[in-house]
Amino acid sequence: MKFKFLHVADLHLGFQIRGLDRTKYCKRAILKAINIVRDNNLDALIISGDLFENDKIYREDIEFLNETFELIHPKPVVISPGNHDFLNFNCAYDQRFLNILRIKDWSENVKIFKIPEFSNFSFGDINIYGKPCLNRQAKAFDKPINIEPSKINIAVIHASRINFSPQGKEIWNPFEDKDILNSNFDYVALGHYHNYSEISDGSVIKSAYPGSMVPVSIAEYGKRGGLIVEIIKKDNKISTEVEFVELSDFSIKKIEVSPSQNIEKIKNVILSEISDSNNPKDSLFILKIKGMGDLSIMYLKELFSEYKILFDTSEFTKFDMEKLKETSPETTMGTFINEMLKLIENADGREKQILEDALIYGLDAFAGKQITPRFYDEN
Ligand SMILES: [Mn+2]
Repeated sequence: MKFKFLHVADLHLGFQIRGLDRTKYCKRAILKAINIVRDNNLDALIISGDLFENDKIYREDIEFLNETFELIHPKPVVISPGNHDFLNFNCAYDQRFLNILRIKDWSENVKIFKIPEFSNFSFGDINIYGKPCLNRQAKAFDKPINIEPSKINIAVIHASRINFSPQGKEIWNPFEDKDILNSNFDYVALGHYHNYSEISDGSVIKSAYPGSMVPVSIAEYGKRGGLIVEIIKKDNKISTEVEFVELSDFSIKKIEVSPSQNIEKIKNVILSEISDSNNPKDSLFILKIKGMGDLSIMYLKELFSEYKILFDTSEFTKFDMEKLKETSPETTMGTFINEMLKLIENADGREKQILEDALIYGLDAFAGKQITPRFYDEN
């Protein structure tokens, strides 16, 4: 008995990264997933939640997904709703909602878990169990489930592996590793955490998070995709193989520069990172400027305007306050610095930022330099 499928999660279709529209990359990733199912003759596509992003559900996206999922008919596409494609009236899985939008209902091969407790779809020797993610507190495996041990039994849930939760991540349907290891499921297809992790009993992988299909935040570096999972059950013994497949054409790369470096050197660092990238036009570069110096972000923005670059200035200091305090107040410049420092000391937030900028503009003016306006990204 064998079941081989593609397990994906956390596409968050509709979500933008700092105004950057990911839709085309999400659609490409879905198409790749479908092609992988077809080319490798897999048995199913399994989606462990967060396919959509909250209210960012659009007619053309639903239609695209539906037409794409239909391409592998009669092979099933099994969806377990998460906390961002939350199962309620205003969701893409609700037939009434689709009727209002005048969108046809999901193709016959798309199977969505809509019952609050575990229910299952059966395909011959395979049982796929799941339940929508509806509750933050309720434990994912709160009740024992009667399964047929003679079949291959899979569970599909969007849930939090407690003790492994990334900082700041909302807890939904929590579970502990032992809940999965003690369950009778042969594999639990998880979604929610955006990085790969697996739960193994020491010899067999019992469960995994594939990670986000396409990066969802600027912290999601590296390859993004899904898992080809092959489960073979023979004489009641299970063997499982899990293989990662890249699905995202879009990637995030981090570049770190020091503002004290010569501008030519900084330009070269950025250029070499861009040329190292296979598809620089499909990359988002995070340029982290770390340290102290007088670097014009505006200049770099213009220079590399054809690429997507986000400037991380959270650890960028423009000048050494302590050194400035030592300036003699007997010169005009010294008086200016001292007066500005007093104002800066008594200000906060946006006002402080403006005053610090004014100090820099003033110093540039004293030095006869061209004044470049400071630029801020909302980090
Ligand atoms: Mn989630």
